[in-house]
Amino acid sequence: MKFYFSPGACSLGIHFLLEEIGVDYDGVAIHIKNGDQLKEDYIRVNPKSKVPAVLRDDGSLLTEFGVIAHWLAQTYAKETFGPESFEEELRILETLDYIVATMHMQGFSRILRPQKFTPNDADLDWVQGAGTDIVMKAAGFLSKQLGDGPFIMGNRMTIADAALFYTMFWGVVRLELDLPDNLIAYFRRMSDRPAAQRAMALEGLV
Ligand SMILES: N[C@@H](CCC(=O)N[C@@H](CS)C(=O)NCC(=O)O)C(=O)O
Repeated sequence: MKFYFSPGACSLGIHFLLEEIGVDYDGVAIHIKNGDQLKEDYIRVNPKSKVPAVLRDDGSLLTEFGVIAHWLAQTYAKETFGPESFEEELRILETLDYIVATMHMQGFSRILRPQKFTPNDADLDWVQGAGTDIVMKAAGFLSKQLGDGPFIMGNRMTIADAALFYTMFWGVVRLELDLPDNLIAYFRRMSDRPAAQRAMALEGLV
């Protein structure tokens, strides 16, 4: 399979998962800062102009973080990543979707790309503040859910951890937000994992 990512973008979570699972893949860097996602070559692969995307060996493309993560775990690592029941699957997807759709797309997007949310430069600080509020509210819920546990769903790593890993990379490393202690400790633990180290090294982040 071919895996399309941009260094330090949300695709880092999928990169981490691929390395954690240990499946073969060809990584292709699409540099968002250079606008590669809008160039003809990538639009031919993924007309949505977003990463992550995975071109599977049968020639079909998968997009959307949660869908790619779910497909990878179910196809290559069902034993490790579960879920063991339909209810558990729902709870994992509920957590993953909250992290991606709310904390990332509503919160971090406003902090990192405020200009996408207003045409007025005078509003940029306000937009970033609104984004920070969303991130911190989400972090409060996630901190409570994590508690003293090693992973966001408890004792076992799930695809929701792939999402929490990249968002905490932004929160802890890129933005140095005043996040709850257990989320910061979680990020440090996760980033010490060999798979995380490999993913970050492949993206030039360490
Ligand atoms: N809904 C998509 C969102 C992916 C997304 O927003 N990716 C960002 C990087 S974190 C991107 O490709 N941005 C490029 C752009 O907006 O031009 C998903 O879940 O995968």
